[in-house]
Amino acid sequence: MKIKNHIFLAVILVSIGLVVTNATSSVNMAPKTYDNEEVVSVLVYLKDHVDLDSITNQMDRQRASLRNRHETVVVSLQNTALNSQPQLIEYLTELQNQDVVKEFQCFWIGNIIRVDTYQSVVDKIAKRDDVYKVYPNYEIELIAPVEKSFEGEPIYRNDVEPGIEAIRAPEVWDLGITGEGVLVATLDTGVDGDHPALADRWAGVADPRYEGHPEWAWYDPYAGQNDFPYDSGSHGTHTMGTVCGGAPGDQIGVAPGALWIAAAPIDRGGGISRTVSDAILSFEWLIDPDGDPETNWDVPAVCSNSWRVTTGHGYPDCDETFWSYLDACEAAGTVIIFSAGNEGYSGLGKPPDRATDDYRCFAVAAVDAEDPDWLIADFSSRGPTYCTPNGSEAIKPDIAAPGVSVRSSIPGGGYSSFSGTSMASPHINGVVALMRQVNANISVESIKEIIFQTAYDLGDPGEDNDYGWGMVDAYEAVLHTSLSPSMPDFNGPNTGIAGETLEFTLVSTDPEGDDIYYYIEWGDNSTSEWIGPYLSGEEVTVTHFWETADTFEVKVKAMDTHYAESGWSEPHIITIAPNQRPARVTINGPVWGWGGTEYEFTFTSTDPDGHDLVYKINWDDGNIEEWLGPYSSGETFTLNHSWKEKGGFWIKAWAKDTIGFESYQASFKINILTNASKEKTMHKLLIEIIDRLADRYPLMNKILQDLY
Ligand SMILES: [Ca+2]
Ligand SMILES: [Ca+2]
Ligand SMILES: [Ca+2]
Ligand SMILES: [Ca+2]
Repeated sequence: MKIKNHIFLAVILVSIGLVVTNATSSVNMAPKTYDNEEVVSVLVYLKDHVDLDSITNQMDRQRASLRNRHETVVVSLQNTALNSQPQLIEYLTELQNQDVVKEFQCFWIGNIIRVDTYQSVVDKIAKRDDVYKVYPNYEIELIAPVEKSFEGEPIYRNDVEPGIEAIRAPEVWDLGITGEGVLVATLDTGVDGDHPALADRWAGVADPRYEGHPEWAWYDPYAGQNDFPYDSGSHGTHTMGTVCGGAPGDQIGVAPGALWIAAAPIDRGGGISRTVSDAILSFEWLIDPDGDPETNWDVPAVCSNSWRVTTGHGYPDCDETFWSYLDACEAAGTVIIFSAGNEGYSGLGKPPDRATDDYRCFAVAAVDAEDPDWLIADFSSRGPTYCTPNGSEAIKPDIAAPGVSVRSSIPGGGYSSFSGTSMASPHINGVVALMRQVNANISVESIKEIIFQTAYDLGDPGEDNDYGWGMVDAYEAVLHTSLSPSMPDFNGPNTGIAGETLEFTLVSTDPEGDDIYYYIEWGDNSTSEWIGPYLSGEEVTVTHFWETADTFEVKVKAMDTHYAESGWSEPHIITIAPNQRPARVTINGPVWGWGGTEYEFTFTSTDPDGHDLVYKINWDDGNIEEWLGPYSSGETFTLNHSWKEKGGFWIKAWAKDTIGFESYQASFKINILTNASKEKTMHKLLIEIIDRLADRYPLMNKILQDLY
């Protein structure tokens, strides 16, 4: 109690010193105050956070591409951090000026700030309204192989590894699918970028888009040497070899056509010296290596993690420290895989113990591929787990892959056999790469579901706590990965008029008969968004109008229910002409008459574009006919009208086409010679005479018009 008060007072004094003078005298008090305290490193998780599941659900509804998902997730994470961290940063900066906070570091992949300070200050931070939780900045370590053999290994065996054979990867290669065009990643100890099995497929050299930016393909949070990949141990080169190692070396990798990138946060200082914040930095790199949220060519399809943390590192059961960053990566499109751990029946590592739903965290067990029964390895961490939303029991791990005596690349150009679940998860990484070559957009959840459903069941029937769903089967997984619908056929007019609604048809077929959605770019910066679902092969009619006259390129793509997208259709060129005004209305009818008598008038207009027309007539006596019709262009129609008062009346008429373009005003004058009450009885004979004269002599007409 006494100590607490003491510290509280000191913090106040320090703060006052800052506010009043910004001078140094009060700063000197700080070290004295915290003499008896150790500096601790903690991760402060702020309350404000991005609801990633809700973004994913919304994106599912919109049939969003991975590129869209990636951008939305990254921008949301960055904005949330940007908007909610400033107050805490201000507070920490003040304390840092007083030397009470030694260092702090802000992240955005989770709304997190790492703070190195005294425990009593941590306690104060934890009580802030904007803070959700404070975690220790724990240590992390790789899952050390239980067995390594460097002895007597020939340089090249020129043969396919038994584990690669067991998961049926060569049968997938025979389909022409090797992971080509897919980017894979690992977070490990690093990778020997010169190893012949891997060198030519490091994205930093293999893809010209990386020119001048090796740091987009290799991230070293420990030493900051981001120009060329290297391995501080041998573990990372070995695991990457299993993912995608290949010619001219041995056939050690599952996806030898894939390009790779890597981050090296694990075991860099020798032993367990690195901390969670290095892993966060690595995930923050991984989710957008080029730092441009609008691009996702730089974002790996998959990342395997052959490391975990255990209670031995101080982590409590079901520790959530990593969950938010892993969810962020997956919401942005990257499948995250973890090795289950090498603790056998002592349980699973963290985060592989997480079972908040059927898919997270994706944990991999190790089997012996050379054992005829594919027996589970003794060391492979077993389930169940209780890290479920309500604490009930759930089966773990999720899937099994070869992890005993796995031969793969090691730094210096050689090969060696390691055993451990570290060796199993890279096999799954490679399988995901093969699947993403078949369907580049397939969702993270669909990938996991297909891997589960196509696995070869081992052990107890069905999902079990040794093997999960069983041994991964690359061939079946690839066959069950949905093929894209065909490029849509798009048909319709090649000419049109501005504002006119035009009809088009489109159709695509899906190899598996899946329902299809369509996305149309109309060439005028407008898109249809995803429309559907429609049956495979069903002809769909769509309409569009262009507001301005120009030439436009229309493109369409199709997507099935598994997010397998077709390419864009060939551009459909359409030339839009300006809309033309209907002609001035021609009005015909008598030029004079008597009040109260109905007279017949005809109206005609033509539209140069042949549009149908509607008409507005103003009789000049307070009566207006609003938009009669539609009539065909050039069609004449008749209306009757009578006037009550005597006088000259200007009949006015307008025609309007279907697009809403109006003619100029037309007018026609009629003279009414008498009020309605006097008509008929008084002047019946006179009417008849004048009428006939006016018909016969145009001059009479003129005279009558001038009179009124
Ligand atoms: Ca990017
Ligand atoms: Ca089973
Ligand atoms: Ca399909
Ligand atoms: Ca027109």
